[in-house]
Amino acid sequence: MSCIFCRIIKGEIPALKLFESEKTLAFLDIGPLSKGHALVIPKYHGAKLADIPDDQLSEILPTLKKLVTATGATDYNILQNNGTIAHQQVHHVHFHMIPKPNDTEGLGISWPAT
Ligand code: D5M
Repeated sequence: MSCIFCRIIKGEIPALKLFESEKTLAFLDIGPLSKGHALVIPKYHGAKLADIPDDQLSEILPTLKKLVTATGATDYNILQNNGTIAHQQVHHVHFHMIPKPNDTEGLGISWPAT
């Protein structure tokens, strides 16, 4: 098993998990672009979005929304890269949730989200 995200799902390597269900896992990004930068993945392994069956994607957007609500972020990016040319580094589908705090208002994040 060489996929790093499959290994996180199996608990073989550590990650700060924020939300988990039968089909979906959310955890903190190891190299955050901002405080609270998190990833949401389908547990089904596929490299690109088109490789994932529809039913395995059904909880992704609600989970991203849950993370946004939990951070209290008012400004944020949702990002999903497909393929090396598109700067995908980990070839297991993942969605970034990247909060964009402004200078005057820090994010009062308290993980794990409940
Ligand atoms: O982004 C891949 C993302 O995956 C990148 O932001 C780092 C993150 N990453 C890589 N390994 C780990 C582990 N072990 N834990 C948490 N986060 C990780 P991409 O869209 O493919 O460029």
